[in-house]
Amino acid sequence: MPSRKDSSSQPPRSPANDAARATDTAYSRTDSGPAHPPGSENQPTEQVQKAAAVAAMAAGMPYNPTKPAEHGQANALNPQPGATSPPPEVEATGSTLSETNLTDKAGQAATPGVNHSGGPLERFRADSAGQALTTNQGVRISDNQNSLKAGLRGPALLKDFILREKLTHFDHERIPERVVHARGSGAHGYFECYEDLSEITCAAPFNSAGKITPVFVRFSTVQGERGSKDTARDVRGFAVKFYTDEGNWDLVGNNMPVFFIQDAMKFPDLVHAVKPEQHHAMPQAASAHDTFWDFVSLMPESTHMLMWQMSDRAIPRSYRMMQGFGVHTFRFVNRAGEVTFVKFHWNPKLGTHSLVWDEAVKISGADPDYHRRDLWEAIEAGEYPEWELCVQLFTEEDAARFSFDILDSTKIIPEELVPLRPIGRMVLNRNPDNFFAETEQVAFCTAHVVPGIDFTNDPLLAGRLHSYIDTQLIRLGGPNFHELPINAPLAPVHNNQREGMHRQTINRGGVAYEPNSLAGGCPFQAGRGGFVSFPEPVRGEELRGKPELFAEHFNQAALFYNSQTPVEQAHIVGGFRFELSKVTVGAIRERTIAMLRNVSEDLASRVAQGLGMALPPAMPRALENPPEPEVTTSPALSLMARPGEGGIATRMVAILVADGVDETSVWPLAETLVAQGAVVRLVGPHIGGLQGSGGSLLDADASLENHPGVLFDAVAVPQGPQAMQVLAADPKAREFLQDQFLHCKTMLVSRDAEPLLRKAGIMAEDEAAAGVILCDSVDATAVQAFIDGIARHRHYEREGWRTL
Ligand code: HDE
Repeated sequence: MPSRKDSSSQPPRSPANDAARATDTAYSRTDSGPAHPPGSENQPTEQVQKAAAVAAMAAGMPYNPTKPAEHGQANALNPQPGATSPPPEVEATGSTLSETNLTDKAGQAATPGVNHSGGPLERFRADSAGQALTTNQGVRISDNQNSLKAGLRGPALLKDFILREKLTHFDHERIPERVVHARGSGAHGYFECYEDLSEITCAAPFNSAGKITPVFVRFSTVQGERGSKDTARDVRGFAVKFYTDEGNWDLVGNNMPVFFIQDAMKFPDLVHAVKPEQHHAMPQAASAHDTFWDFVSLMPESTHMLMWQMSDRAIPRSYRMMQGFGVHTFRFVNRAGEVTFVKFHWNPKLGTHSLVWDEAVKISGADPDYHRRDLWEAIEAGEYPEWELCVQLFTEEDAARFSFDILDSTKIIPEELVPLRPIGRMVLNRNPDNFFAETEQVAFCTAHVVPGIDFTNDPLLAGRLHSYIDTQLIRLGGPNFHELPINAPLAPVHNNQREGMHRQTINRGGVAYEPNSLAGGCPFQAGRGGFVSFPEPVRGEELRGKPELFAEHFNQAALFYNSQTPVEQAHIVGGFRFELSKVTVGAIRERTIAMLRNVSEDLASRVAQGLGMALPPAMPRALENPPEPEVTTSPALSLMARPGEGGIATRMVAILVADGVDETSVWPLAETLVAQGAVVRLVGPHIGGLQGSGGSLLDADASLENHPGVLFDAVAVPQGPQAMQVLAADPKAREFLQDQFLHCKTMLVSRDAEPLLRKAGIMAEDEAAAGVILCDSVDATAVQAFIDGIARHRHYEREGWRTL
């Protein structure tokens, strides 16, 4: 093993000539050994050499040359790089001369200028193939079945450090869950830029066409706890961490473009109101309760967001089929410091699709992990979800003309005013190795921005800039959460922050301050090469209040409602009706409907009717003379506006089978569906072997019990009279078809299955049967009609028709 002593046989280095004077001083100052080791007067020791190098480096900075640049407006707008004084020898900035003594553990000395604690994740991945169990200290464990006892029937012994370590670690496995967005699922992927946007922003991901930036994305629900169901009616988080080459940028958005409140001051109130009620901790993962509606009906600014939340946007079919929005107005800044306002939109390639409420409720029982499973399995199957990133770009002058304030997060900018410009795409192509290490420990923060992206004065955003870091401190246990592998940027980290819980970086050298001359001035401030805040002129009195325009609460709620298709409007009515029916205090229901009267008489009266209530007078408006909105409908606000390019790819299709099924009506159907990317399951009365009428064995991979109809996008009931009799006698098969019918899904049904259909009370041959394909044989024409039907997602024409 090489050691420093071994290298002393090499010829001694001579101190730098220009540092000779400093060397003299250093000779008498070194405290790492005798200044003049006996017999070595003409051969300076390494300590002495190091001292000389330090002195030379310090002398290279006779005063702080950047001090004058700390003052004045011009310098503030044009920050200067920090001064440096390069060390004459690498040892000058080291912690210890012994850093070259290698061991297998200590490894090499730090490479000058490199922080190895960041970078790609592979250094942190562990796999135990072929390995024996060990303790956390790496000691091999002989027996993982029994605690250490004094005799086989004797007491367990305190000195069993293996048992105690195992239990202690287990006892501490949980960390506090996120106060909101606790339930989530994540994936790795990349962002690809379409074109060089440097004229608009110098943000790293956008500075050349084809540039790839790695990302980690976490989708979430807001209200429920970590183990709550996926299909709750709720906002979905859509948080993207870009690991750019200039540092991490987190775009922490939602699947809805607006928010409930306008000022961060109200966020704890909102969250306390929507979370399970204080006294009995109910309901879980639901906003349908008194305190939520009490709060929002006293906060009419939430009306617009309530429209989105009561719409089908709040029950997406899949994370892969929902939009994402940055919500606030941000700034793009180019190298010349010129700014453009920007709103961010993620549009899914598969289109925007949602569940229907009854289906969402039933799925939450059948598969509470519905969205998590869907995301995971799509990625495992190589069906990588993809979104296009679009921006709305506009100037300060544009903003001044709008009938709403762009700092108000309860407002969108209609696409008719500012069109969407696609600037890149994001593909999620890798599942995490470890849920906890990655998805649970990932720490997003709106304040994580890179040069080229800046904030606006949105008062909601201001609170977020504080809150996210603050929450990570408690959740991840201290100020070093940025060192957790999933959070560490790819861009190297160099600063003088030190210590704190769970510190992992081993910083070399004795210096942790700036300015310094004892580390050659490093790390130094980057000047204009670093993040320079947009110099927004600020003027005004210190006060608590809102701009007048923030008082307009209903124009865009009406815009949203009026832009929906009749089916979507009916679902919004249904959303309000259900939620308010769970509110126990009549006055709150009344207050909410009074508020809705300012949005739409149609909406308010239908909700009131659904609750058996008379229409109350409209709620007085905060702004008596609201400004005229620029547009009163915006087709882009309908889910139907984005059917997507998906076809039937990744759609779950059930083929119902039982003993006696005609396999010739199963295999060609299954093959055609699979060839088009659908996920096909043979669903039988039980899993495993079933006998086809032609004598072959079918292997059912799901059962009516473990995969009820709500989990599928479509169902096919093939031929085989005997099998159909078996199914007709099975209440679960009937329920399967009823749910498929009620939820307007595409159904391919052979004539053989008519008895089953009748037993299920489904009218297949009248106008209620849109999307029900009844066929004599499951031939190519029938299969094509089935595929076309599935690609339409649902047949809402059927909605409202009940089974007999
Ligand atoms: Fe959050 N929010 N939020 N939020 N938020 C959190 O940070 C907060 C808001 C959003 O997958 C917390 O790490 C305040 C708007 C997402 O890890 C916390 C305000 C939008 C996620 C927090 C808001 C969001 C969070 C909880 C009002 C859409 C999950 C755990 C001033 C643009 C990120 C955490 C993930 C999480 C605070 C409002 C989106 C407490 C104070 C508006 C997607 O810091």
